[in-house]
Amino acid sequence: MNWSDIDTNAKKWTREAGERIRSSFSQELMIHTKTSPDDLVTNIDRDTEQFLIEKIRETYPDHQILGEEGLGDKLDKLDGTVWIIDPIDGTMNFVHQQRNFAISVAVYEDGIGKIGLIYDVVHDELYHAKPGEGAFLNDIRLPQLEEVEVEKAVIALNATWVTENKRIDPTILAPLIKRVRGTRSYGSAALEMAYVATGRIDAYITLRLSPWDFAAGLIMVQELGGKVTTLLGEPLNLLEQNSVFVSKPGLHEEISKDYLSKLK
Ligand code: 2AM
Ligand code: CA
Ligand code: CA
Ligand code: CA
Repeated sequence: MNWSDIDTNAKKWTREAGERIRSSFSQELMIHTKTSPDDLVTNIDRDTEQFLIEKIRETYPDHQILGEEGLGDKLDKLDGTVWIIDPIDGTMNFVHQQRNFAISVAVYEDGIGKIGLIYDVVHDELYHAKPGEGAFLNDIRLPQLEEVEVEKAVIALNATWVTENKRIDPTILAPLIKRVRGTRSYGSAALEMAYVATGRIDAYITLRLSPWDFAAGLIMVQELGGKVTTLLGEPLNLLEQNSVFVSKPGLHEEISKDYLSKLK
């Protein structure tokens, strides 16, 4: 397997897909809802997934593809080379803001992360990780993550998780929110993971993500010494939905011990 070629192609196709999305801003969007009124998809989500799948299939016919919009393969195992794609992560932002969304592309071999790409299309910022070789923002190497105290941490999470909801007791996260320096909510899981990787935020907590939301970010944050687990501290399952807790080292253990352990 020539991983250097796969890496070069993955970056090239992701940037090309981003260029297509940027040029779509002048066209009228077709917006549909999926599972709920706030779960959006557009023609550009599907076009972008289709574009990436065609490129991959042309060059690597024996690779498997798992994509959010379902135009790839139906996978029940991660054997062989598997591309995990979210054509637009942050579709609501794409529709409402034309910013704060990203393309997420990851390549795994037999369940092991090999390439993680997150492309912030509007800022033309390509985050890129290769296990053992480092993580980069537009080819500038990112430093390893350092420990930070809870009191100095800025954490990303959605306000939903401190209102009444069916996934978590809101009183578990409320005291954490009071104690940290600040909270943010960007609405793109891939970007939130890229922001942990770059140190713009210190942690990200969310209750339900699919593999395409976190597959690339997982590789990137781990390569920099950060931790990516479920809220209960378990490894993420790349074939199922998971709760996700992404954090700098040290902070992960502290938040787990003082707050998330109450979920058990
Ligand atoms: P998406 O835009 O690709 O759907 C929003 O807070 C973040 O959660 C985005 O990364 C979004 O990805 C993701 N997400 C996962 N499941 C979702 C759902 N059912 N509805 C809306 N966003 C979802
Ligand atoms: Ca979606
Ligand atoms: Ca997503
Ligand atoms: Ca998406």
